[in-house]
Formats: sequence, structure tokens, C-alpha cells
Amino acid sequence: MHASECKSWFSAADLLGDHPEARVSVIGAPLGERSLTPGRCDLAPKALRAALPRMSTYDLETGVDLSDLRVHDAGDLMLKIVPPSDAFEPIRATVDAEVARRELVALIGGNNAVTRPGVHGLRRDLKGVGLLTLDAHFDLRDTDCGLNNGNPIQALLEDGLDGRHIAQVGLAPFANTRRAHEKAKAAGISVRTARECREQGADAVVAEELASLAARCDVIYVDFDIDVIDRSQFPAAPGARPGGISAEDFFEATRLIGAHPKVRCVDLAEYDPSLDIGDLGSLTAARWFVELLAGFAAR
Ligand SMILES: [Mn+2]
Repeated sequence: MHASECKSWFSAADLLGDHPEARVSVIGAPLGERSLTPGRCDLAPKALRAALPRMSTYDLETGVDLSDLRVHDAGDLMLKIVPPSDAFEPIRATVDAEVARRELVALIGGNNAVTRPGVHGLRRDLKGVGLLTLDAHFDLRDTDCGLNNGNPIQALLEDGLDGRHIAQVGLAPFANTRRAHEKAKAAGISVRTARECREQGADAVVAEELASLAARCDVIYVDFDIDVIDRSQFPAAPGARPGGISAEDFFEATRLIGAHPKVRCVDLAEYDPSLDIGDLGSLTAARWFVELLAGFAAR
């Protein structure tokens, strides 16, 4: 018999701990420096962990039960006053070490500048790496003024990542320049708009892009820039706009991604708890995490 729920409540927070043999791990990367819109994305790893006690480990809609899954918590990197250039090696090395031991690693940013070192951590020479972004933005700004949260994809192209191995889903109108769009097309990036997500379902678009990347790549990295969600449903991201994808679509897509065997590392970027309203941000980030695990549990 289980203890009464009045006395104990087993939650998603109880899945995390020091579990060296776990198939999944989580790394906090509270990188906040060099955000184009200054904010507090550095608070996100702690806020996500703090919201997990509110998440049950059971999904009544599908019968998925996560209670036997364990997640190794690799802790938070010390990045509070570190610019992206100096954060590169600590993030890369930690992702590298975790990916060697796990089937799936979740890197919790931080601003979107965590993505470049995360991808390098997956495979140092970037060969055979596919990159899927769920993001309202291309993140293809020029790098000549330094690394920031607006240019991780541009930096990865310059590092040698093949643009034909990149798919970007959820791009928003009037939130990106023509120049960025043209760079993406010229690089061979697969460009999928927020409208396509709305009309076809983000899960269908993500399924297509995953299949296409998996046909060409050995391993896939997924960048979840949470500003892809409609701002009314996710106010806690500085770049979120009205007209973004729905939270439900985001969750469906997340579960598909978690289930894909070639997805070995994902990041969550641009969640800024200081902008949260009524716990919308923290509960959405926590649901993202359990959806990722629910997908993984189906592998
Ligand atoms: Mn972004």
C-alpha cells in the first residue's frame, strides 16, 4: 500500500537527484550576459526545479507514468557574470561528459547563447550533427560585435555546421529581418513559420523536420527557445510575441522530440522568471520538462 497522499506526494521533482546510472540528465546553464533585451534568464534553472514539485509523474491522457524514471542532476554551472565567449568551454565540456554517459541530456539555460556550446558538446567536429530549433527567431545576427543570444545559429554556421542539417520551426512575422531570412535560405536551412505550425500542427511540422534531419544526420540537438510560444501563454520570455504557437502545440512537439532516438541533447532557452505572471512561465517550463521525459520514456 502507498502512503496517503495527504502525507506524501511523489512529483517530478523526486525524479531528480544524484543518479549516476540514469539514462537522462539535466544541467543548469544560468547564462544571462549579453542578452539583446536585458533580463534574468539566469534565474531559469532554479525556477524550473522549484516548479517540478507541482508536476505529477502521471499523464492520465496517455497512461504514461514516469515514476520509475530517474534523472541525474548535474547541478548548475557557475555562469552568473560570464559572457558567452567565456561560457563556451564550461558548457561544452559538461555537455560532452554527460552525453557520453546518457541517452538524453537536457541543458537548462540561460539565454539562447547556451545553444552554440551545447551543440559543440554533442560532437566536437560537428560532423553528422543535426540541429532543430523551435524559436520565433532565426538567431542569425552577425557575430562581428561578439556572441550574444541573437546569433548562436550564425556562429554555428561559421563554426562549420552544415546549414542543410538545420531546421528552424515557429519563425514569427515582423520579428526577423529580410537579411536573416536570406541568410537562412542561402545556407540551406529548412525554414518553417509559425503559420505553418498553426495550420498543420507544430507536431506535424516537427515530425517532418525530425525525419528529414534523421535521414542525413547521426545525432540531433534540439534548441527549445521558449519564445516560440504565444506571448499570452508565455509572458516570461523577452522575445515572445502575440501570434506564436500554442502551449499545447509546444507540448505535443516536445513529446515527439523526446521520443526520437537520435535526439541526444536539448536545451531550454530564454525563459526569464522575472517576467512571469501567475506562474504561467514556471508551470509551462515544468510541463515542457515532463513532456520531454514522457517522450523519452517511449523510446
Ligand atoms: Mn532564440
